[in-house]
Amino acid sequence: MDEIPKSHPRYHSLIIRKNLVDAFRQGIVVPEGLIAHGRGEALDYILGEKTLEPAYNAIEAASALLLTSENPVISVNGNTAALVPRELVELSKITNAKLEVNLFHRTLEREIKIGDLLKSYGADEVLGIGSDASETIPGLESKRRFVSRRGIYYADTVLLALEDGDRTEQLVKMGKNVIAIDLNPFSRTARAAKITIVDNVTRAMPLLIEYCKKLSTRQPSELAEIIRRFDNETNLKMMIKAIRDRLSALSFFEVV
Ligand code: PTJ
Repeated sequence: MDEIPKSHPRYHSLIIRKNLVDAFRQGIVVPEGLIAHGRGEALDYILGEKTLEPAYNAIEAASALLLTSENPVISVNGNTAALVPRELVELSKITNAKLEVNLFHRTLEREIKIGDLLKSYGADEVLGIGSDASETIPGLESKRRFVSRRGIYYADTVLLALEDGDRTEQLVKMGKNVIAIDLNPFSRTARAAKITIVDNVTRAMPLLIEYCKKLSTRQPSELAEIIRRFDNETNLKMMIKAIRDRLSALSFFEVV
């Protein structure tokens, strides 16, 4: 493939596309993952491809929740493995969270490839591969229902990204705290989660690492207060307002 010139105004975005296509050719990302990325790109374009204020608030609350959880788990699918493998492993180490592969388009071959990829970035253990995913999330029909007993099944908090809404809703019904990273503030995942970070996973993950490092010296009571102050519905409304304001500012016409 032709090299992407560094001077290209959309260099960063083109590199991300290239990484995803390479991961698709390696069998880590599914074709549907490329379509999902296109939808994400369109939403990110509207955000101005930057982290907006409400997302920073959600990242702070998510970091406090990860640091105070007893059994946090980071759920990994094909797209997140391709986009942020290093960050997934680093965040899991900082927060003592387990890493678990959980795929919508599930095959053993992909599970193994994603597990090996995470291990190549330093993960000690990756759950949810093959017979390890022996437990079932009740009320879910997709193959995402198969989870690890020591991982998502037992977790008090699950961090997930680029997710369809079904599993988030069921995880919430199981009493788990769900932290979602999703560029779509209108999605079922965004609305069902306890904390939704409306941002690109490529920006949100490094910020989560930064905030977890920063907050790790705080007292548990201070972290509990940060979590208590956060309200997902209010935050999503602020996000939608920020998007509306941006569209109004960009529009040639008066938006009513
Ligand atoms: O690897 P698998 O088999 O588990 O499959 C993964 C995909 C992504 C195919 C599967 O989870 C899927 O179909 O997801 P959806 O239902 O298309 O939802 C993806 C959501 O993530 C959409 O709301 C997108 O807008 C959003 N999204 C896409 N790219 C990004 C993103 N959110 C954050 N960062 C992104 N880079």
